[in-house]
Amino acid sequence: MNGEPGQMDVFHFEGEGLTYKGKLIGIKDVDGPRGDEMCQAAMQELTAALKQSKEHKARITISVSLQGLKLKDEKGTTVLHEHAVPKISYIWRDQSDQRAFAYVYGTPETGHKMIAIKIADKSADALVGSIHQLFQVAFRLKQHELELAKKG
Ligand code: I3P
Repeated sequence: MNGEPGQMDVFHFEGEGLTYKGKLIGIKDVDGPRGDEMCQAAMQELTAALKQSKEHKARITISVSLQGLKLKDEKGTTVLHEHAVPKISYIWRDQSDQRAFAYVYGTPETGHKMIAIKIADKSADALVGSIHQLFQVAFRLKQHELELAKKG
């Protein structure tokens, strides 16, 4: 690709990007930007709290685009949460639930939070794969930008 961003990949993430249906398990403050154990503990607390509350999880639409991750209401009309790629520090797969995953976002200044999601499909694989692909595309675009800036 000679350092050019892959057009095909970029195209997938333009506009609203790729969208998935799921439910919001919850959001929780965490101590740092990454870590399996940290995420597992946070997930356990969130699911325990959910169980105790007996509330239904809110249905959401998740979009993966060049703007980052957006969590919208079920119909996809209202943005509830939005996190740009550079703010996302970790993606965690829940080994005990194929459909669940979480990501950590924030900065050292503002602190970090974990957001846990349960996907409507049988597995969160497709969504997690898309997020990883988005990170690669975003990285390549950044490199491309830097190269152009260097050339003047
Ligand atoms: C529901 C069942 C669903 C679950 C739903 C529960 O309980 O466990 O699998 O949806 O969660 O209410 P029940 O069988 O007693 O009706 P998920 O699999 O998507 O978590 P919800 O109420 O938060 O939607």
